[in-house]
Order: sequence, then C-alpha cells, then structure tokens
Amino acid sequence: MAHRPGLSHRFTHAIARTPSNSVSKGIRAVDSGDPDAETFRREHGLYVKALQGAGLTVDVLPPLEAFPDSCFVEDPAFCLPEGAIRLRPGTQSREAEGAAIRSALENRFDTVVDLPGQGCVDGGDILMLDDVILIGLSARTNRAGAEAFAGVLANWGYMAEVCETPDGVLHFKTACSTLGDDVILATRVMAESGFFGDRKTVVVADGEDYAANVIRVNDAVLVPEGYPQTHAAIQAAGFKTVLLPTHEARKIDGGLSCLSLRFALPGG
Ligand code: CIR
Repeated sequence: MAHRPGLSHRFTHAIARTPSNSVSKGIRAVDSGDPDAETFRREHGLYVKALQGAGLTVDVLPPLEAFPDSCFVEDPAFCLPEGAIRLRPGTQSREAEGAAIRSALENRFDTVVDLPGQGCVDGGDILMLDDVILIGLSARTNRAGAEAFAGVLANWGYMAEVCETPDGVLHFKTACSTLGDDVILATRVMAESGFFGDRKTVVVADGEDYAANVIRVNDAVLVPEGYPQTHAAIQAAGFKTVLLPTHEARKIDGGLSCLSLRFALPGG
C-alpha cells in the first residue's frame, strides 16, 4: 500500500465509553484487586480531556452495565477514513460489544461493515502504521479472523501482515505502540521479534512493560504515569508527551489504546 504519512496518528475524532459500575468485574489474567468504578471514571475523564486537548472531537458513549469490559472500545471495532469495521471479540463475555457499538459507528461513518466469517479479532491486536497494518494472532485473535480482516483491508487498499503475539501477552498492542514517524515503542521481546523491519524502535525499560501501550495523537504521545524511564526514553526520542493515570484500567489489563477508537474523517 502507498505510504500514507500520518495515517497512524493524525486523527480528528475518537469514540470512548464511560466505565460502568460493573467494570469492577472486568476480565484480568492476574488478580491484583478490583478496579474502583468511581476512580476509573475520574481517570477516564482525564483521558477524554487529553484526547480533546490533542484536537479530537470525542463521542463519549454511556456506560453499559451488562458488559464489564465495554469501556475498552478499541476491541470491538476498527476505524479507517473509508469506514468502520465491526470486529468479533475473541472472548465470550465481550462478543456482543460489537452490536452495542454499531450505532456510534453509524453516527460517524457512511460505511460500516462486519468482519466476514466466524473468526475472531480484537482491535487490541491491530497496529496501524503509515504503510502497513500489523495483525497479531493471540488468545483473542485467530487466523481465520486475521485473514478475513486482511481481506476487508485489501478491498479498501490497505496491506496487512499477520504476526504472532508473544505468549503471555494479552494483545499485540499490549507490548508495542507506534510513536508515529516510523518509530515504534516496544518491549524488548517485541523489539527483537523482527515484526518492525528496519523501523527505529524505542525499547521499554526493564520492569516497565506496561508502558509499551501508549498512543500518539496528533502532536502528543499519551503515556501512562508511573514509568519514568520509558517516559524519558520517549521524550529523548523527540516526542512531546502527556502523562495520564491508568491505575484502574491496569488492574483489568487495559491501557491507553484500549480506551478509544481514534480516526480521521475526511474534512475533519
Ligand atoms: C479484556 O481482557 O478484554 C479487558 N479486561 C482488557 C481489554 C484491553 N484491551 C486492549 O488491550 N485493547
């Protein structure tokens, strides 16, 4: 596909969803205590403000008590300037989140398509760069889903590559992010994986793997607070940063990318 400078980080809009009270029951691999819904909503409010501060119009959807993980709107959909794709999350309790987000997608996009077939893809496994879209196979994204998704992308003129997310990592983007401008932030394992070709990588400091999930939004990189060495490395690479608290999201394996769908609409 043609190199599209800024595809990975120049956005005009975002969709987010306020955490429900049931977020305290969100899925987690290791239990380190339930997130507190009030505190989560406070942190989420700062997140939405940071997206707005970076220049985005943010649609904040109401909480969904029936879906504890539904504030992680990145997983049931993927958005491009051409349209939105409803995905099929690869864990049973989250399957119906795709239906729940449809009207919000239709509100912003003329074209909304469903992932064909029966395979599964979580949006957390999709890393959009300026010249390729990487799809990580994981416990949530299977090959059938990845191939069906790559087929939709091909129809829209995008090239995809399928990669293997390292064992023990929830989503591909749990362990890497684009900083934009062909620079990748990655855990050591991901940086050594070969997935990123000859792109420059900034390696997350030892013991700070959670900080591999950041988001570049226009001129700023949103970074979780509490990971000083990784924060310094991102700044040293020349990026302007905004620190945000993600303490409650972290308790249920969520990070900054998971909390929004970000996209650029033609005409802004
Ligand atoms: C889950 O396990 O599905 C949620 N507790 C966390 C989802 C995080 N989403 C993401 O990394 N894209």
